[in-house]
Amino acid sequence: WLERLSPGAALLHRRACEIDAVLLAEVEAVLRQAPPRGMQTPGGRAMSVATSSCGACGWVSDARGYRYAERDPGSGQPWPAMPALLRALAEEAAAEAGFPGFEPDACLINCYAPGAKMSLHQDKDERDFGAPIVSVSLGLPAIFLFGGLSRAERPGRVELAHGDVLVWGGPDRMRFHGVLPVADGMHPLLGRRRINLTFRKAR
Ligand code: MD5
Ligand code: FE
Repeated sequence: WLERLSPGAALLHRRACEIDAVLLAEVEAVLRQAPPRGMQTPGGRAMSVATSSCGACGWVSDARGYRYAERDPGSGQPWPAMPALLRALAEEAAAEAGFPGFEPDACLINCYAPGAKMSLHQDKDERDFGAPIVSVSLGLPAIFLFGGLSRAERPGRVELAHGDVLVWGGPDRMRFHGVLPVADGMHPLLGRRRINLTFRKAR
């Protein structure tokens, strides 16, 4: 069911559950070609989340800063193509939330082991803030922090469960957001992991 969190933000509860096994197979195929890696913030701090990407471009972070790049810095090869079912899910979810015509060119894959977290930040490395971002959560649950347009605003909390799909667009696209440390547990399909996919129009 669709829960509107705000005019431009919708949580499609359990939207991906029915196709979780095939989605995961697509994700695992990408991760074999482009293994997830710990990234560094421009300040030199290690991120606890390991990331990979698929699509025409992928997100990378190192001492030079955050950016989208056409190749995986780990292998020097282009990122794996965005798998068809993943892409279709992102496009359909965007349309259901009120953003028809979404054409993602990048899918960032965030892999969380127990204890991994993401600090409060904005997603502003994309060229076109008019396109929404679609986020798909798989595996262990996590508490998502959804803040305001300034860092000072106290963030709200939503639990993201396996299969939940979130769409952020319009006035909500630039909210500060983050993820609290993932609690240890065992998911029947993913084991001791949370994987979050974010579909973006980067270019
Ligand atoms: C995650 N990933 O669970 C989150 C889900 C990231 C990231 O934050 O940058 O990889 S994406 C949630 C999101 C995206 C864009 C805008 C907003 C939230 N928002 O306005 O709250 O690994
Ligand atoms: Fe983000």
